[in-house]
Amino acid sequence: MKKRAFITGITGQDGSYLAEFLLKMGYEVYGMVRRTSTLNFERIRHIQDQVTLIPGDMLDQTSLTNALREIHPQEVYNLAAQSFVQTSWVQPVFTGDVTALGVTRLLDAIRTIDPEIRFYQASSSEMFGKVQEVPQRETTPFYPRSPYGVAKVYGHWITVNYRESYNLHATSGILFNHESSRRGYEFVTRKVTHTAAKIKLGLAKELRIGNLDSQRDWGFAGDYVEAMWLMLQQDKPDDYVVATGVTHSVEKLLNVAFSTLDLDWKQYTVQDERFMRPAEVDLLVGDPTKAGQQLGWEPKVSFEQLIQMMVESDLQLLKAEHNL
Ligand code: NDP
Ligand code: GDR
Repeated sequence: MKKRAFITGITGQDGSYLAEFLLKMGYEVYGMVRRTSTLNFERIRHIQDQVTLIPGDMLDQTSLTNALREIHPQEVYNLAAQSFVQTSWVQPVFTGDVTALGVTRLLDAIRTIDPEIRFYQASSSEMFGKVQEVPQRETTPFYPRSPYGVAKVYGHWITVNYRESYNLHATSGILFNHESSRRGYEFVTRKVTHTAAKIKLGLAKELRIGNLDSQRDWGFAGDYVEAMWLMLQQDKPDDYVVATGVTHSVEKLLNVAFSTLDLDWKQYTVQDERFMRPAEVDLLVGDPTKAGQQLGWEPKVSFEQLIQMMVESDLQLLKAEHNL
Protein backbone atom coordinates (compact mmCIF):
# COMPACT_ATOMS: atom_id res chain seq x y z
CA MET A 1 0.00 0.00 0.00
CA LYS A 2 1.31 3.42 -0.96
CA LYS A 3 1.54 5.99 1.84
CA ARG A 4 -0.65 9.05 1.39
CA ALA A 5 0.59 12.57 2.13
CA PHE A 6 -1.47 15.76 2.21
CA ILE A 7 0.34 19.05 1.59
CA THR A 8 -1.19 22.46 2.29
CA GLY A 9 0.61 25.15 0.28
CA ILE A 10 1.46 22.74 -2.57
CA THR A 11 1.46 25.61 -5.10
CA GLY A 12 4.23 27.42 -3.16
CA GLN A 13 7.99 27.04 -3.43
CA ASP A 14 8.38 24.37 -0.75
CA GLY A 15 5.13 22.60 -1.60
CA SER A 16 6.32 21.97 -5.15
CA TYR A 17 9.70 20.55 -4.05
CA LEU A 18 8.11 18.45 -1.31
CA ALA A 19 5.51 17.02 -3.71
CA GLU A 20 8.29 16.05 -6.15
CA PHE A 21 10.29 14.45 -3.36
CA LEU A 22 7.35 12.46 -1.94
CA LEU A 23 6.39 11.22 -5.42
CA LYS A 24 9.96 9.96 -5.81
CA MET A 25 9.61 8.20 -2.44
CA GLY A 26 6.54 6.36 -3.75
CA TYR A 27 3.81 8.37 -1.98
CA GLU A 28 0.34 9.20 -3.22
CA VAL A 29 0.44 12.99 -3.01
CA TYR A 30 -2.58 15.22 -2.34
CA GLY A 31 -2.34 18.99 -2.25
CA MET A 32 -4.74 21.68 -1.12
CA VAL A 33 -5.38 24.56 -3.49
CA ARG A 34 -7.46 27.62 -2.85
CA ARG A 35 -9.86 29.13 -5.30
CA THR A 36 -8.38 32.00 -7.32
CA SER A 37 -9.72 33.78 -10.38
CA THR A 38 -6.68 32.67 -12.37
CA LEU A 39 -4.83 29.40 -11.83
CA ASN A 40 -1.41 29.62 -10.20
CA PHE A 41 -0.15 26.07 -10.73
CA GLU A 42 3.10 27.25 -12.37
CA ARG A 43 5.37 25.48 -9.86
CA ILE A 44 3.54 22.14 -10.01
CA ARG A 45 2.56 22.06 -13.68
CA HIS A 46 5.23 19.45 -14.45
CA ILE A 47 3.78 17.03 -11.85
CA GLN A 48 0.13 18.01 -12.02
CA ASP A 49 -0.97 14.71 -13.52
CA GLN A 50 0.78 12.81 -10.69
CA VAL A 51 -0.81 14.63 -7.74
CA THR A 52 -4.43 15.04 -6.65
CA LEU A 53 -5.52 18.60 -5.95
CA ILE A 54 -8.22 19.19 -3.35
CA PRO A 55 -9.97 22.56 -3.01
CA GLY A 56 -9.76 24.18 0.42
CA ASP A 57 -8.51 27.10 2.46
CA MET A 58 -6.73 27.51 5.80
CA LEU A 59 -9.50 29.96 6.72
CA ASP A 60 -12.22 27.34 6.22
CA GLN A 61 -12.43 24.63 8.88
CA THR A 62 -14.96 22.56 6.95
CA SER A 63 -12.69 22.28 3.93
CA LEU A 64 -9.82 21.00 6.10
CA THR A 65 -11.96 18.41 7.89
CA ASN A 66 -13.48 17.22 4.62
CA ALA A 67 -10.07 16.94 2.94
CA LEU A 68 -8.75 14.70 5.71
CA ARG A 69 -11.93 12.60 5.70
CA GLU A 70 -11.64 12.14 1.93
CA ILE A 71 -7.90 11.41 1.71
CA HIS A 72 -7.14 9.61 4.97
CA PRO A 73 -3.47 10.57 4.80
CA GLN A 74 -0.76 9.14 7.04
CA GLU A 75 1.21 12.40 6.87
CA VAL A 76 0.13 16.04 6.72
CA TYR A 77 2.59 18.82 5.86
CA ASN A 78 1.28 22.27 6.75
CA LEU A 79 3.17 24.64 4.45
CA ALA A 80 0.32 27.08 3.72
CA ALA A 81 0.84 30.60 5.05
CA GLN A 82 0.81 34.27 4.23
CA SER A 83 4.59 33.96 4.11
CA PHE A 84 5.87 37.40 3.05
CA VAL A 85 7.13 39.22 6.15
CA GLN A 86 6.73 42.76 4.73
CA THR A 87 3.05 42.16 3.87
CA SER A 88 2.37 41.06 7.44
CA TRP A 89 2.62 44.69 8.63
CA VAL A 90 0.03 45.72 6.05
CA GLN A 91 -2.29 42.74 6.66
CA PRO A 92 -1.60 41.72 10.27
CA VAL A 93 -5.06 40.29 11.01
CA PHE A 94 -5.22 38.25 7.81
CA THR A 95 -1.68 36.99 8.45
CA GLY A 96 -2.71 35.89 11.94
CA ASP A 97 -5.82 34.17 10.65
CA VAL A 98 -4.03 32.10 7.99
CA THR A 99 -0.55 31.64 9.45
CA ALA A 100 -1.51 31.25 13.14
CA LEU A 101 -5.15 30.17 13.54
CA GLY A 102 -4.97 28.09 10.37
CA VAL A 103 -2.59 25.75 12.22
CA THR A 104 -5.16 25.17 14.98
CA ARG A 105 -7.88 24.51 12.40
CA LEU A 106 -5.75 21.83 10.77
CA LEU A 107 -4.55 20.27 14.04
CA ASP A 108 -8.08 20.10 15.32
CA ALA A 109 -9.24 18.46 12.10
CA ILE A 110 -6.50 15.84 12.61
CA ARG A 111 -7.53 15.32 16.24
CA THR A 112 -11.14 14.67 15.27
CA ILE A 113 -10.65 12.71 12.03
CA ASP A 114 -7.61 10.56 12.81
CA PRO A 115 -5.18 11.33 15.67
CA GLU A 116 -2.71 8.81 14.23
CA ILE A 117 -1.88 11.21 11.37
CA ARG A 118 1.66 12.60 11.56
CA PHE A 119 1.80 16.39 11.30
CA TYR A 120 4.55 18.76 10.15
CA GLN A 121 4.33 22.48 10.94
CA ALA A 122 6.40 24.92 8.87
CA SER A 123 7.86 27.06 11.64
CA SER A 124 10.38 29.77 10.93
CA SER A 125 13.62 31.40 12.05
CA GLU A 126 11.59 34.64 12.07
CA MET A 127 10.38 33.44 15.49
CA PHE A 128 13.88 34.25 16.83
CA GLY A 129 13.70 37.85 15.51
CA LYS A 130 15.58 39.98 18.02
CA VAL A 131 17.87 37.08 18.69
CA GLN A 132 18.50 36.04 22.27
CA GLU A 133 21.60 33.99 21.38
CA VAL A 134 23.82 33.32 18.35
CA PRO A 135 23.56 30.84 16.72
CA GLN A 136 19.90 29.97 17.28
CA ARG A 137 18.95 26.44 18.29
CA GLU A 138 15.78 24.60 19.37
CA THR A 139 16.06 25.94 22.94
CA THR A 140 16.68 29.61 22.02
CA PRO A 141 13.83 31.82 23.34
CA PHE A 142 11.64 33.45 20.70
CA TYR A 143 11.38 37.24 20.19
CA PRO A 144 9.49 37.78 16.91
CA ARG A 145 9.77 41.19 15.22
CA SER A 146 6.89 41.14 12.72
CA PRO A 147 3.21 40.14 12.73
CA TYR A 148 4.33 37.17 10.58
CA GLY A 149 6.90 36.13 13.21
CA VAL A 150 4.29 36.48 15.95
CA ALA A 151 1.84 34.31 13.96
CA LYS A 152 4.53 31.65 13.48
CA VAL A 153 5.26 31.60 17.22
CA TYR A 154 1.56 30.87 17.79
CA GLY A 155 1.67 28.12 15.13
CA HIS A 156 4.72 26.61 16.80
CA TRP A 157 3.25 26.57 20.31
CA ILE A 158 -0.15 25.25 19.25
CA THR A 159 1.71 22.39 17.54
CA VAL A 160 3.60 21.66 20.77
CA ASN A 161 0.35 22.01 22.72
CA TYR A 162 -1.57 19.50 20.55
CA ARG A 163 1.40 17.14 20.82
CA GLU A 164 1.30 17.35 24.61
CA SER A 165 -2.49 17.61 25.08
CA TYR A 166 -3.62 14.90 22.65
CA ASN A 167 -0.45 12.89 22.11
CA LEU A 168 -0.39 13.76 18.39
CA HIS A 169 2.73 13.06 16.31
CA ALA A 170 3.03 16.81 15.69
CA THR A 171 6.46 18.18 14.75
CA SER A 172 7.70 21.71 14.25
CA GLY A 173 10.52 22.33 11.77
CA ILE A 174 12.16 25.68 12.52
CA LEU A 175 13.55 26.40 9.07
CA PHE A 176 15.90 29.24 8.20
CA ASN A 177 15.58 30.99 4.81
CA HIS A 178 15.68 28.64 1.87
CA GLU A 179 15.57 29.72 -1.73
CA SER A 180 15.49 28.40 -5.29
CA SER A 181 14.60 29.34 -8.85
CA ARG A 182 10.98 28.81 -7.75
CA ARG A 183 11.15 31.46 -5.02
CA GLY A 184 8.51 34.20 -5.23
CA TYR A 185 9.78 37.37 -6.98
CA GLU A 186 9.13 39.55 -3.90
CA PHE A 187 11.73 37.79 -1.71
CA VAL A 188 15.16 39.38 -1.77
CA THR A 189 17.19 36.54 -3.35
CA ARG A 190 14.84 36.08 -6.30
CA LYS A 191 14.33 39.82 -6.69
CA VAL A 192 18.11 40.23 -6.98
CA THR A 193 18.79 37.28 -9.30
CA HIS A 194 15.85 38.08 -11.59
CA THR A 195 16.58 41.82 -11.81
CA ALA A 196 20.32 41.23 -12.31
CA ALA A 197 19.51 38.88 -15.21
CA LYS A 198 17.13 41.50 -16.65
CA ILE A 199 19.86 44.16 -16.44
CA LYS A 200 22.31 41.82 -18.17
CA LEU A 201 19.83 41.33 -21.04
CA GLY A 202 19.03 45.05 -21.30
CA LEU A 203 15.48 44.54 -19.96
CA ALA A 204 15.99 46.67 -16.81
CA LYS A 205 18.23 49.55 -15.82
CA GLU A 206 18.36 49.37 -12.03
CA LEU A 207 17.54 47.36 -8.93
CA ARG A 208 15.72 49.14 -6.08
CA ILE A 209 16.48 47.49 -2.78
CA GLY A 210 16.09 47.90 1.01
CA ASN A 211 18.50 47.15 3.83
CA LEU A 212 21.91 46.01 2.52
CA ASP A 213 23.19 45.08 5.97
CA SER A 214 20.52 42.44 6.76
CA GLN A 215 22.04 39.04 7.25
CA ARG A 216 20.42 35.70 6.60
CA ASP A 217 21.30 32.02 6.75
CA TRP A 218 20.29 31.04 3.20
CA GLY A 219 20.02 27.44 2.01
CA PHE A 220 18.50 25.56 -0.95
CA ALA A 221 14.78 24.69 -0.71
CA GLY A 222 15.32 21.27 -2.36
CA ASP A 223 17.58 20.25 0.55
CA TYR A 224 15.16 21.57 3.20
CA VAL A 225 12.07 19.59 2.12
CA GLU A 226 14.03 16.37 2.72
CA ALA A 227 14.45 17.44 6.35
CA MET A 228 10.65 17.86 6.64
CA TRP A 229 10.11 14.28 5.51
CA LEU A 230 12.86 12.92 7.77
CA MET A 231 11.17 14.58 10.77
CA LEU A 232 7.94 12.67 10.17
CA GLN A 233 9.81 9.34 9.88
CA GLN A 234 11.06 9.61 13.49
CA ASP A 235 9.38 7.50 16.19
CA LYS A 236 8.69 10.57 18.30
CA PRO A 237 7.57 14.09 17.33
CA ASP A 238 9.98 16.89 18.20
CA ASP A 239 11.29 20.34 17.17
CA TYR A 240 14.25 20.76 14.83
CA VAL A 241 16.24 23.73 13.56
CA VAL A 242 17.14 23.38 9.88
CA ALA A 243 19.82 25.77 8.63
CA THR A 244 23.24 25.92 7.00
CA GLY A 245 24.97 27.55 9.99
CA VAL A 246 26.48 30.19 7.68
CA THR A 247 25.17 33.73 7.30
CA HIS A 248 25.59 36.33 4.53
CA SER A 249 24.54 39.95 4.09
CA VAL A 250 22.26 41.30 1.37
CA GLU A 251 25.34 43.16 0.07
CA LYS A 252 27.15 39.83 -0.34
CA LEU A 253 24.11 38.46 -2.16
CA LEU A 254 24.28 41.40 -4.61
CA ASN A 255 27.97 40.81 -5.09
CA VAL A 256 27.61 37.10 -5.91
CA ALA A 257 24.57 37.57 -8.18
CA PHE A 258 25.95 40.48 -10.23
CA SER A 259 29.48 39.12 -10.49
CA THR A 260 28.06 35.84 -11.87
CA LEU A 261 26.95 38.03 -14.80
CA ASP A 262 30.21 40.03 -14.91
CA LEU A 263 28.40 43.12 -13.64
CA ASP A 264 29.29 45.52 -10.80
CA TRP A 265 26.26 45.71 -8.46
CA LYS A 266 27.20 49.21 -7.25
CA GLN A 267 26.50 50.66 -10.70
CA TYR A 268 22.91 49.40 -10.82
CA THR A 269 21.62 49.32 -7.24
CA VAL A 270 19.55 52.09 -5.65
CA GLN A 271 18.45 51.99 -2.01
CA ASP A 272 14.74 52.63 -1.62
CA GLU A 273 12.88 53.40 1.63
CA ARG A 274 9.87 51.43 0.41
CA PHE A 275 11.74 48.18 0.95
CA MET A 276 12.89 48.98 4.49
CA ARG A 277 10.99 47.29 7.34
CA PRO A 278 9.48 48.91 10.45
CA ALA A 279 11.50 46.45 12.56
CA GLU A 280 14.38 44.25 11.45
CA VAL A 281 15.59 40.99 12.86
CA ASP A 282 19.18 40.74 14.07
CA LEU A 283 21.83 38.24 13.19
CA LEU A 284 19.92 35.15 12.06
CA VAL A 285 22.12 32.09 11.91
CA GLY A 286 20.96 28.61 12.79
CA ASP A 287 22.65 25.73 14.55
CA PRO A 288 21.52 22.56 12.72
CA THR A 289 23.43 20.16 15.01
CA LYS A 290 20.32 18.34 16.24
CA ALA A 291 18.98 17.82 12.70
CA GLY A 292 22.42 16.50 11.72
CA GLN A 293 22.70 14.10 14.63
CA GLN A 294 19.11 12.85 14.86
CA LEU A 295 17.91 13.05 11.27
CA GLY A 296 21.22 12.57 9.48
CA TRP A 297 20.38 15.74 7.53
CA GLU A 298 22.87 18.17 6.09
CA PRO A 299 22.66 20.92 3.45
CA LYS A 300 24.24 20.03 0.10
CA VAL A 301 24.13 23.31 -1.84
CA SER A 302 26.35 26.25 -0.79
CA PHE A 303 25.21 29.88 -0.82
CA GLU A 304 27.37 30.70 -3.86
CA GLN A 305 26.10 27.65 -5.79
CA LEU A 306 22.51 28.54 -4.89
CA ILE A 307 22.72 32.14 -6.11
CA GLN A 308 24.60 31.16 -9.28
CA MET A 309 21.96 28.51 -9.99
CA MET A 310 19.17 31.08 -9.52
CA VAL A 311 20.89 33.67 -11.74
CA GLU A 312 21.42 31.08 -14.49
CA SER A 313 17.82 29.93 -14.29
CA ASP A 314 16.47 33.51 -14.47
CA LEU A 315 18.68 34.24 -17.44
CA GLN A 316 17.28 31.24 -19.33
CA LEU A 317 13.71 32.07 -18.28
CA LEU A 318 13.98 35.67 -19.52
CA LYS A 319 15.64 34.64 -22.78
CA ALA A 320 12.78 32.22 -23.46
CA GLU A 321 10.12 34.81 -22.50
CA HIS A 322 11.62 37.51 -24.71
CA ASN A 323 12.84 35.30 -27.58
CA LEU A 324 16.45 36.37 -26.98
P1 NDP B 1 5.11 30.38 -0.46
O1 NDP B 1 4.66 31.75 -0.14
O2 NDP B 1 5.88 30.13 -1.70
O3 NDP B 1 3.84 29.40 -0.47
C1 NDP B 1 2.78 29.56 0.43
C2 NDP B 1 1.67 28.59 0.07
O4 NDP B 1 0.59 28.78 1.00
C3 NDP B 1 1.09 28.77 -1.33
O5 NDP B 1 0.81 27.52 -1.88
C4 NDP B 1 -0.20 29.52 -1.04
O6 NDP B 1 -1.20 29.32 -2.01
C5 NDP B 1 -0.61 28.85 0.26
N1 NDP B 1 -1.62 29.62 0.98
C6 NDP B 1 -1.53 30.91 1.40
N2 NDP B 1 -2.67 31.26 2.04
C7 NDP B 1 -3.48 30.18 2.03
C8 NDP B 1 -4.79 29.92 2.52
N3 NDP B 1 -5.50 30.85 3.15
N4 NDP B 1 -5.31 28.69 2.33
C9 NDP B 1 -4.61 27.74 1.67
N5 NDP B 1 -3.38 27.93 1.17
C10 NDP B 1 -2.82 29.14 1.35
O7 NDP B 1 5.94 29.87 0.82
P2 NDP B 1 7.19 28.86 0.89
O8 NDP B 1 6.93 27.69 0.04
O9 NDP B 1 8.45 29.62 0.76
O10 NDP B 1 7.12 28.43 2.43
C11 NDP B 1 6.33 27.32 2.87
C12 NDP B 1 6.03 27.46 4.35
O11 NDP B 1 7.24 27.49 5.09
C13 NDP B 1 5.30 28.74 4.75
O12 NDP B 1 4.46 28.41 5.84
C14 NDP B 1 6.39 29.67 5.21
O13 NDP B 1 5.88 30.63 6.11
C15 NDP B 1 7.32 28.68 5.87
N6 NDP B 1 8.73 29.04 5.89
C16 NDP B 1 9.37 29.34 4.72
C17 NDP B 1 10.72 29.59 4.70
C18 NDP B 1 11.44 29.92 3.45
O14 NDP B 1 12.57 30.41 3.54
N7 NDP B 1 10.88 29.67 2.28
C19 NDP B 1 11.50 29.52 5.97
C20 NDP B 1 10.73 29.16 7.13
C21 NDP B 1 9.39 28.92 7.08
P3 NDP B 1 -1.35 30.30 -3.30
O15 NDP B 1 -0.39 29.74 -4.31
O16 NDP B 1 -2.77 30.14 -3.65
O17 NDP B 1 -0.97 31.67 -2.85
P1 GDR C 1 12.54 37.07 5.06
O1 GDR C 1 12.85 37.08 3.50
O2 GDR C 1 11.89 38.32 5.52
O3 GDR C 1 13.80 36.65 5.74
O4 GDR C 1 11.44 35.91 5.16
P2 GDR C 1 13.06 38.27 2.45
O5 GDR C 1 13.78 37.66 1.31
O6 GDR C 1 11.80 39.00 2.16
O7 GDR C 1 14.02 39.29 3.24
C1 GDR C 1 15.33 38.95 3.66
C2 GDR C 1 16.08 40.19 4.12
O8 GDR C 1 16.40 40.99 3.00
C3 GDR C 1 16.15 42.35 3.31
N1 GDR C 1 15.89 43.13 2.11
C4 GDR C 1 14.86 42.96 1.28
N2 GDR C 1 13.85 42.06 1.28
C5 GDR C 1 12.95 42.11 0.28
N3 GDR C 1 11.95 41.19 0.24
N4 GDR C 1 13.02 43.06 -0.71
C6 GDR C 1 14.01 44.00 -0.76
O9 GDR C 1 14.07 44.81 -1.64
C7 GDR C 1 14.98 43.94 0.29
N5 GDR C 1 16.10 44.66 0.56
C8 GDR C 1 16.63 44.16 1.66
C9 GDR C 1 14.95 42.31 4.26
O10 GDR C 1 14.86 43.51 5.01
C10 GDR C 1 15.30 41.09 5.09
O11 GDR C 1 16.13 41.47 6.16
C11 GDR C 1 11.59 34.67 4.48
C12 GDR C 1 10.17 34.14 4.18
O12 GDR C 1 10.28 33.01 3.36
C13 GDR C 1 9.47 33.76 5.46
O13 GDR C 1 8.24 33.12 5.14
C14 GDR C 1 10.36 32.79 6.24
O14 GDR C 1 9.75 32.42 7.44
C15 GDR C 1 11.72 33.42 6.50
O15 GDR C 1 12.30 33.75 5.27
C16 GDR C 1 12.64 32.49 7.25
